[in-house]
Amino acid sequence: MKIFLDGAWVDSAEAKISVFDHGLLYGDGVFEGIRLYGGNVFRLDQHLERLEYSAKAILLELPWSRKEISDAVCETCRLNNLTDAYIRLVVTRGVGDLGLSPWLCKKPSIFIIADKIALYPAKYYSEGLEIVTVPTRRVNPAALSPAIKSLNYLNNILAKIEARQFGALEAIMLNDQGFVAECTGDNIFIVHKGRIITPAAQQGALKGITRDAVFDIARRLGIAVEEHDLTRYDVWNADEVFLTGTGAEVIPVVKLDGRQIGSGKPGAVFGRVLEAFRKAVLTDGTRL
Ligand code: PXG
Repeated sequence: MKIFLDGAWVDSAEAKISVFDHGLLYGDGVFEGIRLYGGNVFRLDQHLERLEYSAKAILLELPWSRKEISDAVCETCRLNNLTDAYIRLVVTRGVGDLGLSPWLCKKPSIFIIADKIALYPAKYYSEGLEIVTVPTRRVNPAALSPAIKSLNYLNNILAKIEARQFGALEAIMLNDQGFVAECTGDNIFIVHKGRIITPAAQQGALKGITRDAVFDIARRLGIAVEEHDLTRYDVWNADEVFLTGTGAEVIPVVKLDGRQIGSGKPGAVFGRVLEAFRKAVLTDGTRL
């Protein structure tokens, strides 16, 4: 496997980062998780825009143009003979002295891994996921904005561990006011009386690229989409619930904390959105 690392492609055994890299020492860096579908890098430009926003938010200046990064992503896929893949694009603050100060890091590092995808088993798309609400709250945006896709994922990882302890693969994270923020690695949508509703990013959600794609798909299908504060009460009373994410794509939820949602089966609106999504991933983006 060839990895792109700071301007060149190297074998995975040679793809190494210094122990003095602040990405490792402090989680100081940003990343993107991207999918390649049938030779189409899904919404690559949007991923790179979000990467730029994440970097800007932590005052990390990217020394590469969007075109350079985009070309490196595509070339990494081509060199590895991939047509379907999961792409991990990481930018770290780079090597520096011990101590938090990011200005002691001379230059950021970039690496791109394109690999096979670990998907949720197919049965969850036909039968639906059973998820839980975890006690760990989504970090307050005033402390660290969840809109930044940073290398600091401990908040989500703690929630993921709790989900597993309750026997669930995903979990709702509430914000510190008790509103639904998102899941550990997915955005959440409910369907109520034919309308699709998801929490606004301000409630502590990442502005998911899949979330955005669902907005566009729903509008095209003539389904109303709204960003609204949601509580667990709204989820209990939803007709349907589904999650979106680069890894999960669009996946239905049929139980929360042991309570059945709607009919207890993946709903019709979910089905229409998933069908359109599966088509969109093949054309909406950048061809290799
Ligand atoms: N919320 C969080 C906290 C995420 O990390 C999403 C929502 C969905 O965003 P996108 O842009 O993917 O629709 C994410 C994305 C992984 C993995 O390896 C996690 C994500 C993406 C890709 C892979 O677990 N999270």
